[in-house]
Amino acid sequence: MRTKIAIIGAGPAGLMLAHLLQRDGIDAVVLESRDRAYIEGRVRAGVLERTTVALLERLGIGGRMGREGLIHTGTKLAIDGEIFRIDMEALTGGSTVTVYGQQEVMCDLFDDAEARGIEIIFGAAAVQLHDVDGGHPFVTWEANGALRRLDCEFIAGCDGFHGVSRACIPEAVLKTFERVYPFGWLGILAEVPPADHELIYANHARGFALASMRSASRSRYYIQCPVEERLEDWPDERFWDEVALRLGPEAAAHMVRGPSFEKSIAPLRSFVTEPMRHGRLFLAGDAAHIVPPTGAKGLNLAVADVIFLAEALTDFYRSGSVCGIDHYSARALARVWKAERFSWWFTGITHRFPAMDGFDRKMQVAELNYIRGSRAAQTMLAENYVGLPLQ
Ligand code: RFL
Ligand code: PHB
Repeated sequence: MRTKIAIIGAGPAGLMLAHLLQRDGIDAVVLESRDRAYIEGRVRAGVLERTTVALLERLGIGGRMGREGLIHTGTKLAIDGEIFRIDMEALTGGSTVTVYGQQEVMCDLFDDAEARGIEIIFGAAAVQLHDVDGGHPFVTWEANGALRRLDCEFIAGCDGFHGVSRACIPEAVLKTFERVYPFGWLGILAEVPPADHELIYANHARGFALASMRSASRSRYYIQCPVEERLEDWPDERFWDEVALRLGPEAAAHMVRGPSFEKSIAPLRSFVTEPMRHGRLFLAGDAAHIVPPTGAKGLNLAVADVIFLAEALTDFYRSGSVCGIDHYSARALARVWKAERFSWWFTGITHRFPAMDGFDRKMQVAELNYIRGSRAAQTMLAENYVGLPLQ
């Protein structure tokens, strides 16, 4: 088999890239180790920045998102139960975010890929990348006991944090920067109306909590917990009691309890690899960087990467210019680091760290109170939350 771009991974980064290249007439094949049902079943991100929304619309895939997505003009913060609002729309000159789950985004991307004949090979086992810094890169994998081969001109490593692409960049070249947080997020999904029509990020002495949603009848709640916590120690009643305490009485009064149909713990990590290109291999999305979910940047960063990468590849195939390709890593990383900073900062002012003493907590509360009273501080938060412009 032969193609121009071999895309490893059919998550948001890989599939969005496949759609972008297809629109520009550039041949690509997506290799995915799992199946469609598995990818659509993963409960992950919930908030889409304006650039992600605009891309889905530009690709003509925004129909269902436009009908079912919830547009949020503001977000709320709580300090020990006292809630205040950040008016993102007013502070950013009209920008909003859209609440539409990653599962729905993936479903729309897969449906449209099928309709447009985008080639996705599911169940590709033992994927290996070859000759990434030579002139003739190719990818091999196993399917039904046979070894398969795809020759290509470039490889896009969109295979997430645990994929194989990043490891193909020699250790002498690759720099990694990492912060592993001493806690995770315990999250549930329940078929109950949300406590509020907007999200509430809560800093409480007992730890962080977040009230989010997927629709007017489906809620998503998170609480910070130790990473080694066991799910069986968190029956629904215990979860609801804890999240109610942390969100405070005002939010708890409107919280509707109900049986959860999904419950999981996600560890929190900040992670960046540099560079995001080596020879004919490009990294995009979680393969290159991870943010803690505070601020909902992970999926949106993956989308920004592939917008940059598609622009660079399209430029190369149209004009022969390698300028975009050569600049891809620096351009993507400039935006990545800003989102890393925001996610790290937002995590830092809202979570309880094990080593925190009374002074540290007072600093957090003072910072949140400063945000409450300062238009300048609120503007910083709002412009990062709705997503920085693509530059
Ligand atoms: P993905 O979504 O991980 O997709 C990578 C794809 O590559 C496949 N793959 C391989 N395919 C072939 N060969 C291999 N060797 C392969 N290895 C892996 C995988 O099966 C998968 O289909 O990365 P991508 O596309 O970069 O997208 C990134 C986003 O998915 C991610 O940033 C967000 O979901 C992060 N994230 C969240 N982001 C938010 O903005 N808000 C959230 O609330 C939020 N919650 C989460 C999250 C990520 C989580 N992870 C990674 C466990 C909650 C969790 C639990
Ligand atoms: C979610 O709804 O899953 C969600 C929302 C906001 C975040 C993280 C996760 O910052």
